[in-house]
Amino acid sequence: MRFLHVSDLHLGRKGREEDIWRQWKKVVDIALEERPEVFLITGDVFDNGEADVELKKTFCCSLQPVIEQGTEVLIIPGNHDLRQGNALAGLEKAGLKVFYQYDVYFISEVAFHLFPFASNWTGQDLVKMKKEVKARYQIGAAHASYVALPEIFADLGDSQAIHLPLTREDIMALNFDYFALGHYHNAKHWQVGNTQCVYPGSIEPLSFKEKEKRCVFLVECGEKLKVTSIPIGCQRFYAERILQIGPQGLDALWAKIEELSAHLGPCFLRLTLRGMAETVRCQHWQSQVSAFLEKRQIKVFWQDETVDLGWIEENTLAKQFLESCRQRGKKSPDKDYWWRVFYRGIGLLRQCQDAYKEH
Ligand SMILES: [Mn+2]
Repeated sequence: MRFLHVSDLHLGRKGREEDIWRQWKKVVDIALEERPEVFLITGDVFDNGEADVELKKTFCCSLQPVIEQGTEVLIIPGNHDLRQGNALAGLEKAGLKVFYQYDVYFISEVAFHLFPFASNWTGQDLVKMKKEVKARYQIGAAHASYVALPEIFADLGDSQAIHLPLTREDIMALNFDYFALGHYHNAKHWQVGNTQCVYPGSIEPLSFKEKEKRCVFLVECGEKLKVTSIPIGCQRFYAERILQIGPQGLDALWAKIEELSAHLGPCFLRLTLRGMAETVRCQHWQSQVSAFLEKRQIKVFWQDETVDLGWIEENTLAKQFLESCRQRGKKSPDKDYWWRVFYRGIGLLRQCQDAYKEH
C-alpha cells in the first residue's frame, strides 16, 4: 500500500495562478506515474473559500485520470479553504472524498484518521476525538501548527500558529505511524516517538519565508514504513540580497545589478539597500533598477535602509558621529566594523528624533 502526501496548493492565489497550476500539473503527473492507492491532500487546496467555479471544475478534471486509475483522493480542508465560504463544496460529485468531520478511512490494512479543520481546536481535541481501531498502520492527517519546533513556530508567527496548535505531547498521545500535516509551507520531516511527522509544504513558494526546495512525499506501508520525498522544483523562487553603497556611490552598484540579472532566473528578489545616499536620487535609482530587472522577470521588493546624506549634513550630532567613526575606521584593521557601528548608531539616532517629534 502506497500513498502520496501533498499539501497547501493554494490554487487561485492572486497573481500566482499560472505558476501554481504548472506545479499542480507536475504533482498530478507524479500520481499518474507512481499509481499510489491513495492521494492525500492535507488542506489549503484553494487560496480562498470563494474559489472560482471554473477553477474548481478544472481542478476536478485534472484529477479524473488519477481516480480512473484507481487512486482514492482524500482531502481534509485547510484554513484557507474555509475562509469566507467553503471552496471544497461540491468536490464530492467529482469522486473526491472530502472530510468535514473526523472519520477513519480503511484501505488495505491501513487506517487513515482524517481530522477536519476548526480554528478553535487544539491538539488535545484531536487526542480526545481519535478512535482506537485495529490496523497494520495508523496514519493521521491534520491541517495544524506544530509549535514545538522553534523554526516552524518562528516562521508561522503568532497569527498563524493559533490555527490548531499541536505539541510534542499531543503527537506522542496520538501515536500514529505517520502524521500527514498541512499548514506550514516549507517541507519538514521529523520524528516524535514512533511517529514520522511530515509537512510537505506548499507546491510553489508563496513568500520570502518559503525558500526551501519544493517536494511531495511518497509513503510506502510495507514491511516497514518508508518515506520518500520527491522534488518538484518551482516556477519562481524567493531570494534576498544586500547592496552596500560604497564610496563610489549608487552608480557603482550597477555592475552588481547586472551580475544578479545574469545569474538569477525568474524570481522575487528582496534588495536591502544600505549606505549613505541622497533620498530623492536614491528613490529614482531604485525605480530604474526595478524596471531593468522586471524585464528579466525579476520582481524587486526594496528594503531601503539608507541614511539620507542631506539629513546628516543638517544634523550636528550625526555629522560629528560620522566623522568620529571615519577616524576610528581609518586606524582600525576592520574598517567594516566602524561602518556597522555608524549605521546602527545613526539608525538609533533617527528613531530617537522621530519619537521625540511625535510627542
Ligand atoms: Mn497554507
